Amino acid sequence: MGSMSAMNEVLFVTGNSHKVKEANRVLSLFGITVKMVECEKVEIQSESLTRIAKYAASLAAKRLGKPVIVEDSGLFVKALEGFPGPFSSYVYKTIGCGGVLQLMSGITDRRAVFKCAVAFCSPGLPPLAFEGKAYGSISSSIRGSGGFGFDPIFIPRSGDGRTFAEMPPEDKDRLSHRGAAFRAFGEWYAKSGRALNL
Ligand code: ITT
Repeated sequence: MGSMSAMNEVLFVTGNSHKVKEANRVLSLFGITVKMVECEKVEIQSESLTRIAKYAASLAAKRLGKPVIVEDSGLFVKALEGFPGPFSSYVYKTIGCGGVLQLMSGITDRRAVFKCAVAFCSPGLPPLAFEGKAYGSISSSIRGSGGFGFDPIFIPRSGDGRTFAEMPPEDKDRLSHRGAAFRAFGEWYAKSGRALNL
């Protein structure tokens, strides 16, 4: 059986250090930490973040021979039929926040949702997924310098009008898709998942 610390540390396969930081802030409440590993993350083409994350987690668990987490997330804009959705990473790197604002110019329905799927997989077992959503709207300008990605243009509905990038990190965690998904994972892992990470 592994040591207590190994049981409470889970490998997180990602190239995005912001995700790791946010996950660790949320998981600290459950006495869990994640450790960033850069293993190849195989992303199948799918409209479902959950399917993408589960598939990538299965492959990474097999490849590393250890339990892993993979997370897939994205911003879905209603007036753009859900774009950029599963392509959020690429769209952020190419046209960025400014490009999305430009696509939205003249559009009054600004509704959008951030989604996050956290997949956990132990080698030889089927992957499990935990999901989180944050409903909100696209701002009319870029605001704030916190967070990452599309944070400067996303105003969560349950907040006070600030964008994610204008909030202290704890406020984003409380309202965000990633906060919700990692809290769901943390609850499960603390209760029954730990036994799989020996
Ligand atoms: P890995 O695949 O290596 O984990 P990635 O950044 O490429 O890192 P995704 O494929 O899941 O991750 O892309 C998600 C993109 O959606 C991310 O790059 C951001 O542009 C955007 N995004 C997701 N969550 C966000 C958040 O909390 N705040 C701002 N933008 C976010």
